[in-house]
Amino acid sequence: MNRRDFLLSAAAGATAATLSRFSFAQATPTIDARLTVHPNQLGTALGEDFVGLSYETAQLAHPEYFSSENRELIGYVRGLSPRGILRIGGNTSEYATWTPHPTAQPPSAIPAAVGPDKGRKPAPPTQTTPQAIRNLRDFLDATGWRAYYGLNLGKNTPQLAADEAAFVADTLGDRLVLLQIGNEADLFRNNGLRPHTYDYAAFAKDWQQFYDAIHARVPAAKFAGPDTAGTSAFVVEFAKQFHEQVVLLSTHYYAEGPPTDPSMTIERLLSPNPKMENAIPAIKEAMTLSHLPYRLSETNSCYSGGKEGVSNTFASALWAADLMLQIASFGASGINFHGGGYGWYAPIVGTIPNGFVARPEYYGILMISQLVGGRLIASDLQAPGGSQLLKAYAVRAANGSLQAAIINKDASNHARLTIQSGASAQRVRVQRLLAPSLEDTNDVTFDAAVVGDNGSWQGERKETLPVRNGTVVCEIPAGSAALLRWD
Ligand code: BDP
Repeated sequence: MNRRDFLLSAAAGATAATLSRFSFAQATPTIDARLTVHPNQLGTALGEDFVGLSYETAQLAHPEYFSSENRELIGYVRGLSPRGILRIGGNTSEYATWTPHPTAQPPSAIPAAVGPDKGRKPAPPTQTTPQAIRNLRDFLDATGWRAYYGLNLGKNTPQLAADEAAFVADTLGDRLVLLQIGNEADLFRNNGLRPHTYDYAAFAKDWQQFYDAIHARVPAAKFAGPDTAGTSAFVVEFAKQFHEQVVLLSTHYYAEGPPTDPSMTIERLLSPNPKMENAIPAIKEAMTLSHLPYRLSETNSCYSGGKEGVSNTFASALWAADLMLQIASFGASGINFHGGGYGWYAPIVGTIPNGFVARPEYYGILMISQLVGGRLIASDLQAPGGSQLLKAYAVRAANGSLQAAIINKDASNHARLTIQSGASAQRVRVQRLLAPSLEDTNDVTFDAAVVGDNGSWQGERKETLPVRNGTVVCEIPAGSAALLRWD
């Protein structure tokens, strides 16, 4: 049976409400794996604001985009999480000017929707007006989310940054979590914003100057940083130097890029990524020596705006789901997926006149969002040949019940997972993240339901598996994921 037939037969079995909807044909290549959960070994808490999105500052140049008028976008954002973090920043933050007294703008200066900046040339200058910030406050109130607000460091003065920060802090009130100063300053030496000699010491001098001016105007404001592109020495140095001025460490991560790289494929996106693995020690070191939490404040699958056929496919949903729990496993407190406009990797795309839709990646985030409020617990996964494409994470929910996320990133092997949990529950609820193929861009479902208008999603909640002698066997088709809850 090929994958498509398998999924069709699986769907046909969906009426058997109390049975697993999957049973593998003998001929299907299937990996037998075992997961042992250690419920008493607690790991990172998945705090209520774990889930986040990130948008370009240039989007504020269209003051209605983040406003109470944009009901559709509000629905999609709230649908992802009741209390996430909206991070405003990106490359365009260095070209956005605080404009307290705007004059009328030509319509061409007001972009309908701003996608991820491709970073190939300086972004067009934009204006950030008081109206945009007031509307942002309404948007945050309507979504239940809070903001991280990025200030221009590249082309700005400390004084103007302080003026903007004062207005933002005053207007957003408790919807503002913190400010950041500069986006990816570790790249300033290459992108024309500073001379080629610009290094950590030069950045630290800039940062201190801006911080001093802002802190003098808004003493209560909180800060994060360094918000760098890479997890270079910058984050460790920054943690050492500024641990008393910031409440959080932040860096960015793009799994792949640029999109013109022919080796940037679905297969590679789903394979273990040395870039992330190499970043973890520096992040952990920075956290340890500063005693500060860390957040992946901007991420996605492929820099320079993403890659069509990879970033906008179902594969990105599996990638995103795995990344969220991978970074939580080493202690990260949250994650912001960059997007906006019609960017290839954007989880939500659209404009006010055309409406909005959820891309496949949205579904991966939605799945992991169901775990928010819980706490990771230790588990051991044994897969034959040490397969690195099958991933499993266990979580203790706030009400004490056990949950698990299983992600099978293998395009050709199904997985049969035997889970030994020690939980006393008699059955396990299963919610599956599925699409006809990893390349699919349109037919993703989570728990047999699509994300509909205004971000509405209502899982079917039909599939359960029996627990026998504390053990449950769950089959995860190739290129799919499942969320399990013992109840
Ligand atoms: C990041 C930038 C963001 C870009 C993104 C990209 O902060 O503004 O949109 O890369 O290149 O480095 O897609």
